[in-house]
Amino acid sequence: MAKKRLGIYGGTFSPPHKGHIEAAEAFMREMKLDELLIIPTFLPPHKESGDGATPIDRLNMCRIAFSHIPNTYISDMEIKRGGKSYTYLTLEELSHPDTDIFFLVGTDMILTFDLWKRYEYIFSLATICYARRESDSENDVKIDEKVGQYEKLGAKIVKINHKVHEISSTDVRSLADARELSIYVTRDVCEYIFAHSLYGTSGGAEKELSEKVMELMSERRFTHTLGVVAAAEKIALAVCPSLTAKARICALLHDVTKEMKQWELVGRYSLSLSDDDRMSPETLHALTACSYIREHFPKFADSEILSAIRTHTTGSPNMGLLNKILFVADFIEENRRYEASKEIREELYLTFARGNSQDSRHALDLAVVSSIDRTLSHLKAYGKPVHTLTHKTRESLINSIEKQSRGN
Ligand code: DGI
Ligand code: FE
Ligand code: FE
Repeated sequence: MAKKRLGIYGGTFSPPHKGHIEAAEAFMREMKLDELLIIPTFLPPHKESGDGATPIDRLNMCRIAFSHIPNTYISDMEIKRGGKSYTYLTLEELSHPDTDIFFLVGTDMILTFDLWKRYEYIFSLATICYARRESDSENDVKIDEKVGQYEKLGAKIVKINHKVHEISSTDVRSLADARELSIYVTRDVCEYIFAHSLYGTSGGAEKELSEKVMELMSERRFTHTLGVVAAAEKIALAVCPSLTAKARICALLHDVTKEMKQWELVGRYSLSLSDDDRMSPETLHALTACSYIREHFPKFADSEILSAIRTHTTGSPNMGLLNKILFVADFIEENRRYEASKEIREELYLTFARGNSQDSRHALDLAVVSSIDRTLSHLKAYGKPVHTLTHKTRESLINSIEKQSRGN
């Protein structure tokens, strides 16, 4: 059987920018990799705090930036290991008789590779891959010389067909303006940077929205809302990183009308309600929120966001990922006081920690069912009617979970 071709791409990734993404794509394509592992390096604490991004932020930004490249995974092995991120240790840990390892190094690094700790051992563990810079012909001669030297020592070195873009993370960090920043990093990463006020950024569309939402509700409801934002982000990063920014916005807005007079809103927006809706007034705020958002926050009234908010209380058969993310985040956010919330949260986060997105999605489906089960027993205890959608959501999920387990 052919050996698995595993690519390793390490770096600080503070932040991961478009140059990194292009390099990763070229690496994958040119070396015909079966799998690519992106490994953010550990940084000593004084360096981390200097630029405002924590190791978790760097991991999260990588999850978001590289999530569109198939078979690409983000590893926290160097951050977890701590200390100096020695490449030979990382490669040694990943080496396996059934795997060929390809290691991507920066153009400049190839010139100084013989200063790396145990570099000859590295040569025995991996094929070294590098790409040329866009405009750097004078370096070419030096690089060729170095490559020749390394090859004499038994190194396997491959130049990949890709022109490296000149983008420096240091320069990117100095841009606090969203429009400028989005030239160098993808929109999703840009949104993460603003949402977490990294690299001296402040304000941004989400912060503005958050201040308005705060005005519309009690402190207690807003605390819950922020809890849902954090949980929704965490879930999105595990199941579908490109949904992270949308998940945060859904969470911020999901209960905007919860403390308003529902029947008044139903009238004002001329909502047509089902009998179930009428029998379950606690579920109305999910419907009125959608109309309220269209009226007051049209910029955020995107159909996926509205759909997730509409289904956040009762659920709906065939919910999309964003719907499930909000549904479960609402249930498990850290300010919830009931025991079931904690249990479901812990179980889910345990699966996320294993880092497999398919398992994480499966765990999310199970979490939706468990949340519904808890709601059902709560409603029963209080003698309240169950909305038909709640029953249907449960049924549809159980069916799809069964189908999946039969498929595997
Ligand atoms: O708005 P939150 O409190 O954050 O949470 P939520 O939107 O899930 O709303 C919870 C309330 O909705 C709680 O009082 C139970 C109620 N609820 C949820 N599903 C149903 C329901 N009420 C009825 N009658 N039927 C349901 O299916
Ligand atoms: Fe709600
Ligand atoms: Fe809520």
